Amino acid sequence: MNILVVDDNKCIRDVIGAMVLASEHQPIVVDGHVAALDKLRRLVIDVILMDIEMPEVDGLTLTRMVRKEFSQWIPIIFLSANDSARYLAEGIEAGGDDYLTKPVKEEILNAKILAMARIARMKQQLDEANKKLEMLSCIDPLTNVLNRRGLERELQESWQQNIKQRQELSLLMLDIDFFKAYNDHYGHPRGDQCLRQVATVLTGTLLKGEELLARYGGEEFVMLLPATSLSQARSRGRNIIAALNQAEIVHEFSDIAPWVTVSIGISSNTLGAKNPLALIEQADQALYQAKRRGRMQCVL
Ligand code: GH3
Ligand code: MG
Ligand code: MG
Ligand code: MG
Ligand code: MG
Repeated sequence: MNILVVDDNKCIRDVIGAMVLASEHQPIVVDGHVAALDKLRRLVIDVILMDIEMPEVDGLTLTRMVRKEFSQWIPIIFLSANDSARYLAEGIEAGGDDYLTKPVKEEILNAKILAMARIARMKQQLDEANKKLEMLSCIDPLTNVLNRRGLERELQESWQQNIKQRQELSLLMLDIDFFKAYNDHYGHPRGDQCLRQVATVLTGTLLKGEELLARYGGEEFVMLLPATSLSQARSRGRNIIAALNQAEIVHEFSDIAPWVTVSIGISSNTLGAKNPLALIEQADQALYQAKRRGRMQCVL
């Protein structure tokens, strides 16, 4: 483990550094806040051993600085010659985790380092598990594309980005035609399979890295197209209809074609939508028109 030792007193630095080394950890020894912050920015530090009384910036202030700058928790153990309860309390309040009085015994120091590192590892595992869960919570398990929550998150971001860069942002709302009939005749499991196939075809029509597809609801998908004009979006919609015609996912009970088709509503931030929600609403209204006009078509 990399142990950062911060102390303005060279003798103490040397003694503590030697103890850390004897415990088979790597001491990184510095004399104050400038060097400490520099090491923290450039190296992976597992535990910080922090002096309290130092000129310029003391250990309590440096602890607050560390907690403010680094989001990852690094255990901080204070090492102070002063064994006052007030120092200890202030140290913990400043964001420290433990407090040892100098001179310190090597066994105790090493045991404290191990205990802190163990908690840090658990916290890291928890953070990673949380991150994974958060990612999973944005994915639709049936089709593996983003779900509605994922879409809303991404849309919020794209909206800000496109406003900032004064770019057009287009959105397609797609709904499978006569899908109830598909389910009724082929059964739900094949309906699920069909949704997967449609998602695959739609994903295949994505062009740029920032474009995305989401399953918005049952048999409804949303495609988000940043930096795409309305007329470009319309031609993308037509390409999607063509791609599904080519895929020929058999649907003998559709009134419009012997395979699965979609209707598409298109909206864009240039059409006056004031926020991401309005963008979705406009696409939804356009989709309704596409259905009314006979399905398997795009409407702006
Ligand atoms: P329209 O052309 O007007 O869109 O007609 P439709 O039949 O597609 O529309 P409707 O809203 O009446 O039916 C949608 C169907 O989608 C009904 C529902 O059973 C089915 N569905 C929704 N979610 C799923 C799913 O996860 N799996 C399967 N297999 N079917 C689903
Ligand atoms: Mg000191
Ligand atoms: Mg629907
Ligand atoms: Mg419907
Ligand atoms: Mg439908």
